[in-house]
Amino acid sequence: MKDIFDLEVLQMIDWKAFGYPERNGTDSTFWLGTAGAHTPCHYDTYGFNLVAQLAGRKRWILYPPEDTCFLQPTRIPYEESSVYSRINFEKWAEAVPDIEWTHPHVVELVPGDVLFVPRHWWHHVRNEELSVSINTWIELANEDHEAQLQESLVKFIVAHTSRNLPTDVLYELLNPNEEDMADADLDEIQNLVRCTLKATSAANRKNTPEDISELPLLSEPWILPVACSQLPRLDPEVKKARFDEDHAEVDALDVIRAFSHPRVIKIVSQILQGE
Ligand SMILES: O=C(O)CCC(=O)C(=O)O
Repeated sequence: MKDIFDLEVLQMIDWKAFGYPERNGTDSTFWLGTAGAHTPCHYDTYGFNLVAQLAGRKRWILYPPEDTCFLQPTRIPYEESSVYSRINFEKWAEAVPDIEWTHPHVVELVPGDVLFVPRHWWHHVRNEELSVSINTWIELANEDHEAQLQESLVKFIVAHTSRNLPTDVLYELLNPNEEDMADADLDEIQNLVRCTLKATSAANRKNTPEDISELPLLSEPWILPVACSQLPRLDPEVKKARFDEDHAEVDALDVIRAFSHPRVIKIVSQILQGE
């Protein structure tokens, strides 16, 4: 918001009711979209999220972090701090995807609602009609160190590999807002890895995880939990056919996808920390 609105508007945004009086439009993002516009299923690697619906209706499908292995995480297209699902939710159009073993929590936001998205919860978001919302991502200083190290490692792999890729492959590798990764300064990224590694090791030595159950907003009586939806299970034959269809060939992107997979990056970060 800070890039498009002036101070007077930025100061009208106020997250005080949720225990964050110091936050305003400067720390917020503005989302405007027509009916049907959607954000692919992903989770944010840092902190947690508060989303205020200002106009129109928006459907959120949320999945807890325990569902991660069923949602096929990938870093392609690469975008800093977003882990996408390989599952194409648009295949199901308006329906809630029928993905075996998952626990979808579906909620339709209407003006006046504020959604709390806990750390590492997956979300797919679709506008039911012309919609305006504002959100703020709130860092968790202690918890985010590890995520910053892992982000720097993914950036390292993507920046190095993208140097030698033809434009059409690069187009698939990078999210449009990360197009300059192919020309990124490699020394700077190396330094980022060094700094985040140092900070993570120092944070781990202190070992003081934040207790997010103590967040001010979670104790308010007007909180309504979003219940888990029951879904039919996928036919195993259909599931196998879809897997075969998705994994028919291996190309350069598949190799980069494997090297930047969150499970691999986690192991690399542990090895770098001497574990
Ligand atoms: O509203 C949207 O389309 C996406 C919002 C989102 O992904 C987020 O707030 O983390």
